[in-house]
Amino acid sequence: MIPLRYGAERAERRQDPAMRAFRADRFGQFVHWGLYAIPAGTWHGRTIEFAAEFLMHSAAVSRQDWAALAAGFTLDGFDPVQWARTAKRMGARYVTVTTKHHDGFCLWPSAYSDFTVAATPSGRDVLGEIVDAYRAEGLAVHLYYSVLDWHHPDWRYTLDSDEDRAAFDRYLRFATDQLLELAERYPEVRGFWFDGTWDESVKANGRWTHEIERLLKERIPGAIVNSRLRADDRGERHFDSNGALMGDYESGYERRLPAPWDRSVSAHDWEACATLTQASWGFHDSVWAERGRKTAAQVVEQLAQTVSLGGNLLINFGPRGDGSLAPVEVALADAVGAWMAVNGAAVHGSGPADGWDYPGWGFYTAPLDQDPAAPSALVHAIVTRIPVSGLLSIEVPAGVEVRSIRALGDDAALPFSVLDARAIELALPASTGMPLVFALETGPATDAGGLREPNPDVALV
Ligand code: JFZ
Repeated sequence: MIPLRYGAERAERRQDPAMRAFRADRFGQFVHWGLYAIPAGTWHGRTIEFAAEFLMHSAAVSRQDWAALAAGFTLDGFDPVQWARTAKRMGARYVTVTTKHHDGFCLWPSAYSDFTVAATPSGRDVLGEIVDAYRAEGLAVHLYYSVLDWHHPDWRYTLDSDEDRAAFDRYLRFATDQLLELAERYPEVRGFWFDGTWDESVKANGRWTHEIERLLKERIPGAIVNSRLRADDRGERHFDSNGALMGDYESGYERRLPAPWDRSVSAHDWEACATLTQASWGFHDSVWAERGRKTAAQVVEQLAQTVSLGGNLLINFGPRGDGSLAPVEVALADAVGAWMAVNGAAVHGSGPADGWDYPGWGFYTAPLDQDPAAPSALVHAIVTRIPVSGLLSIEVPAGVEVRSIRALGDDAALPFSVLDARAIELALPASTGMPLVFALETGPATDAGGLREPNPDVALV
């Protein structure tokens, strides 16, 4: 063990009520909204095929020109209640919203910056309205905060001189002030989602990442903080130099998921985040962004894979410059929501199904904290790839038997055939274009399964 002062806080996962609630939620909405939604990927007629929230950087816009966008932040179509209701209909149980992205613009009237909503025509506390609207719908709120800041004069990427170190210390003081300000203004939030922490300057300040996590948790007991904040004494990120997770859950999966068979990830809490567009988090008004836009079936498939591996999925929405949601994203939310309304039990409050190996045709999930030795247990089979035969073969773990199968949303027991002690087969209904979910009622096997196959090369183990 390498001795560390700023390494992981604990070896085990958190089991307090806030963390258990976060884990059971499984599905959250990410919202990236800021000035970048106004140019939406195009600067002076040039469309840049890269994330819209990076436009200031990728089109080399000066601080001053970028700051002038604030005059156009008019909130003409901004309806946070509609945002919150859309997220709720989709089946999301929490939202993570950008308070300040890399461009430094603050969605709340921060006392520590002049580049905030206070300097826009409405002067409204946009963040406060968002927090209230989502809370009113019963969703938990997490605040995204970028440490990287292209606006602040004291931000540094590297610390090459005493001057750099002094400037960056001032910067960290500013970030601390802002974060404590957020905790004070919005004490009802459940957590903080840090970003923009990958530069050498931050990695050399593991002590600050450790301290800010402590301070936020002191102000908001139970606050949940992602691993992306953290660096240890040696600049190791997410996992410390001894391999232990820092922060409360791993937030390294971005626009990718662990392999479906990689059960090792469920040893700790994690959350993946994904764009709906090709690769832009902020609203990008272009053919490029639309080309890769995800369908509801793809989102549900990612969600199923995530839950089967013990993670949460944060799916991103990029409201437009006027604050309105793009109709295509509302339609997506409703299509996912229609599926969740029937099949949500396989997601909310669910996690990996112990003993049930990745089946290839989809994913298994099971209620969290279910006793696997209970006389009756539930397993959800989420079918994302219907075999061309129309027959689903289900490999049953040793010592377990499937007692009944029904489709979620339908009480009728479905007939299935028992192939042997370890395999059953189910005839599938025609595809609806969305994943099918079956609830398997299982229990300890009562029957050894007839004659044993004498050839060990054939026998199932
Ligand atoms: C960051 C931001 O730069 C981006 O604008 C967005 O907010 C996203 C959620 O986070 O982008 C990243 C961060 C981490 C990785 C890739 C892009 N990563 O770990 O692969």
